[in-house]
Amino acid sequence: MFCVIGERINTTRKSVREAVVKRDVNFIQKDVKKQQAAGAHFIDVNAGARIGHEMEDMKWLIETIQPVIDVPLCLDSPDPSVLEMAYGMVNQPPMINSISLEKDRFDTILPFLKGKRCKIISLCMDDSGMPTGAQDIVDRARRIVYAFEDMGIKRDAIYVDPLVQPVSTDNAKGVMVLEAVEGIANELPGVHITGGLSNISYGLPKRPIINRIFLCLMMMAGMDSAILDPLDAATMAAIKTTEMLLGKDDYCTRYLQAIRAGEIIA
Ligand code: THG
Repeated sequence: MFCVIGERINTTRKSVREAVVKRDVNFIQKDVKKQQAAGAHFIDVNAGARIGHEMEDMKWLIETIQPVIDVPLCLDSPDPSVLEMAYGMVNQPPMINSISLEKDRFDTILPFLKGKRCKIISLCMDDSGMPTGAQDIVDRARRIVYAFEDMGIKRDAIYVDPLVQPVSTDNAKGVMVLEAVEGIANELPGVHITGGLSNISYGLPKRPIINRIFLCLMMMAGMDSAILDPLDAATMAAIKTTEMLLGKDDYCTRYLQAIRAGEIIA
């Protein structure tokens, strides 16, 4: 089943940043309860926007969120020390978001991950920067998967993020990442493919429609998870509908369930 990672608890969002500054427990708890009710399988927590406060903000957010939800957290930070601290606080196996092939980040986090119960998102980013072609992305994904498998991490625990880049600056970027997802799904069967989608529409008007259509294309190509806003009902409806059309919903059971629950807006 498609894995939805709820993106809303991110201090780059103004309302969340304000709630974090005020230590507004109620605001955060209400939000994550809604994300869970809307179908999020993981709640992403990103406290990166207040420079110099990430550690304490992440700690407060986890303390605040964890008691009121049943789904696990997706710990979102580029800083291995923040991820380690956060990992020590969770009461069920989390997702670690993220590691990359950048040498510093990779070498620091790798020993920590050994033997840990968690899922790992790994960006197709290395010291040479953003990927430049579909094959480049697939090659990076392969390096990630083999490195993890070498240390005994199961392929099923690995979520590769191919890195979505805006079509407004180069209209080949959409096709590039779609072909990359296809390549990863074909050449590394069993690995999960996730990522943030909204970069695709950066710099263009009416972003939600672009993001939503792109999500369906990415699912067609083999993406089986995404970091998105689960409170966007049209997006959640698109996911259920696309899964059904791709033959991943036996007897259309989950689609029909969603219809009965009033969740599909036509
Ligand atoms: N890959 C991985 N992790 C990620 C990303 C990714 N984590 C962070 C980000 N990208 C995904 N999360 C968000 C969270 C919130 C928003 C976008 C992505 C968001 N953006 C508003 C917008 O686009 O309009 C602007 C913020 C605001 O509200 O002010 O809400 O790619 N592995």
